[in-house]
Amino acid sequence: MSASAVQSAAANVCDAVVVGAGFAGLYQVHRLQQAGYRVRAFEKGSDVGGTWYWNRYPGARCDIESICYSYSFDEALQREWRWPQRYAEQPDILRYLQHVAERFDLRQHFAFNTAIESAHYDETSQRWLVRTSTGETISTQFFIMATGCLSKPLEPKFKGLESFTGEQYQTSRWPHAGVDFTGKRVGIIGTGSSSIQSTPIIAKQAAQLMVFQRTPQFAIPAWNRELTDEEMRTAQESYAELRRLMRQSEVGIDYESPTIGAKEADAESLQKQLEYAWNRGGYLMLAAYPDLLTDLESNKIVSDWVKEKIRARIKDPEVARKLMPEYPLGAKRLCVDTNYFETFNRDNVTLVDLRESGIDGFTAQGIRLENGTEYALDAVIFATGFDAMTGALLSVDIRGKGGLTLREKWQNGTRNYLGVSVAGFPNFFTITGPGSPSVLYNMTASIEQNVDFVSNTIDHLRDHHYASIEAQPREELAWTKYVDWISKQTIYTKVKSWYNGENVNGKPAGFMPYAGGGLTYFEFVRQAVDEGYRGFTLAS
Ligand code: NA7
Repeated sequence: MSASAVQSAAANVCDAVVVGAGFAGLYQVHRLQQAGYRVRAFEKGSDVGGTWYWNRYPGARCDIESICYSYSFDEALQREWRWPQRYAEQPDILRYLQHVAERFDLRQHFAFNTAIESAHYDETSQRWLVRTSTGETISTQFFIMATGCLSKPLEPKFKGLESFTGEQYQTSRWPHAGVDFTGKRVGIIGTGSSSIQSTPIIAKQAAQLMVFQRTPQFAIPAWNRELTDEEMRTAQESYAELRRLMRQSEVGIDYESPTIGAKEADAESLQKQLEYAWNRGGYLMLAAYPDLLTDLESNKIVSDWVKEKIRARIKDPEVARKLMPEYPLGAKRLCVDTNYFETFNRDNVTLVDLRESGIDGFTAQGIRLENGTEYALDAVIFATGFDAMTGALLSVDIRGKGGLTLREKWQNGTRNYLGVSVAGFPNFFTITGPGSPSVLYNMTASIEQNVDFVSNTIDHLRDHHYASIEAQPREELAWTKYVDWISKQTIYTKVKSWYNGENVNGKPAGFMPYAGGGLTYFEFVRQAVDEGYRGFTLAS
C-alpha cells in the first residue's frame, strides 16, 4: 500500500462520526477532540454555523437573549465574546460560531459540502459504516447526529410553481449575497417566526409586499437594542452565577415569575405583572405566570390581554381582526418581533387572509387564490417552515441491528430513551432529538447538556472497556409514553404545530419535544447515569 493509501485508509476508520457543524456539532467535536478520540465530522454547508449558516434572511436573529444564547463550557470564551445587541442577529451568531471553530481548531475535523447518505450498523464488527455524498465510506464506533431540530426545510409544493416567471426564495436557504427587493412586488407565504422577522425589513425595501397568512400568530415585541459596554462587562464577569440561575429554570433562561397562577391573581396585580412581562418582552412573556402552558383558563386571561396589545398596534380594525391569533398563547412557538404588526399600517403592505380563500396555485405572473383573485408578483418568498425534529434524522438512511431502518422504527411516531438513544441502534446518539427538551429549552443549553451526556458516556465505555451502549426496549417504551403523557398535561397539544409534526403531510402526529421541563429531564439523565446507566445495555 502506498503511503497516501495508508493515510486515507486510516482516515476512514475513526472512533466517532459527527454530523452537523452548528452549535451541537461544534461542541460535540470539541469534546471528542479534547478527550483524544479520532473524530470525523461532516457538514452539508460550505462552513460552520448550522441554522445560522442557512437562515440568512433579513431580520434573522435569536429569540433568546444573546447573553444566554451562547456556550457556557469555556470561561475564557465567555469572557472574551462581546454581543452587540440584546437579541443577536444572524451575522453576529455566525461570527461567534466561526470564532469558536477557530479558537478550538475544530474545522480540521470537518468535511464541508458533504452530506451523510447512509449509516448502517454492522453487528459483527460492532461498528457503523457511514457513506458520504462524496463517495467515502467511514467505519466508526460511534455515530452522532447533531443535525438540529429545524434544519430540513419543507419544499414548496404549489400547483403551477414551475410556470412562475418571477424570482423564488426560501427563508431557510437565503442567498449569501442577499437580495435587493427595491421596486419589486414581493409575496411572502407563511407567518411563522421567519416571516415575522423578515416582513418588516422587506416591507421597507419592496414596492409592494403581500403577506399570505394561513394562521395568525402571536408575537411579542423583542425591545431589541444595543447592549452597552457596561451591561456586557457585567455579564462577562458574572457568567458563572448567570449559568447557575439558567440551570434552575425549566426553560434554561434566567427569569423570575410569581408563584401563583394568572387566574388566582387580582385585577390590579394581574395588570401590573402583565405590563411588566410585556415590557421585559419576547419569550419572557410566557414567564408572566407559571401556569400559562398548563392551564387553559389562565392562558386565556393572558392571551386576551396580549391580543389587546396587538390590536393597539394595528390601525385598521379589519386588518387587526385578521391578524388576531385564535389559539392559546405559546401553544405554537411564540414569535418575537420588531415592528411586525405595525408593518401592516404601511400603504405598500397587504395582508392576504388564506382562511377566506386558500392558494389555488401559481401562474406565470404570480399567485391565484381559490376564489380567482390574482396577485402579480416579481418575487415570492417561502417562509413555510421545516420538517421539524425528525426531518434531518430521517433524511439519512440509518439502519440498526437486523437492518431495521430508523424510518421503519419511527413509522408510527418517534421512540427513544431520554431523547438521545434508540433501542436496536447501538452507539448511535441524537443531540437534542425528539424526547429531549430541545426546542422547549434554551437550545444552546440543551445542546450542551446532551453533548456532555454523550461525551461522558463514550468516556465511560472507553474507561470500562465496553464496546457498545444502547437503550433497552422496555425503558424506551416507558420514556416514549411518558413524553407523550406529559405533553398532554400542557396546552401544546391543543393546536396543530410543527411541535406535533402536523405541519407535514403524512408525518405521524405526536408531540416530539419533552415538555416536562429541563430540571426534571436533567434529573432523569443524572439518575440513569448514577445508577450505572439504568435503562441502557452496555456490552463488551
Ligand atoms: P414555521 O413557524 O413553521 O412557520 C411556517 C409558516 O408557513 C406558518 O405560518 C404556516 O402556516 C405557513 N405555511 C406552511 N405551508 C403553507 C402553505 N402551503 N400555504 C400557506 N402557508 C403555509 O416556520 P418558520 O421558519 O417561520 O419558523 C420556524 C422556527 O424557527 C420558529 O418557530 C423559531 O423557533 C425559529 P400554519 O401555521 O401551518 O397554518
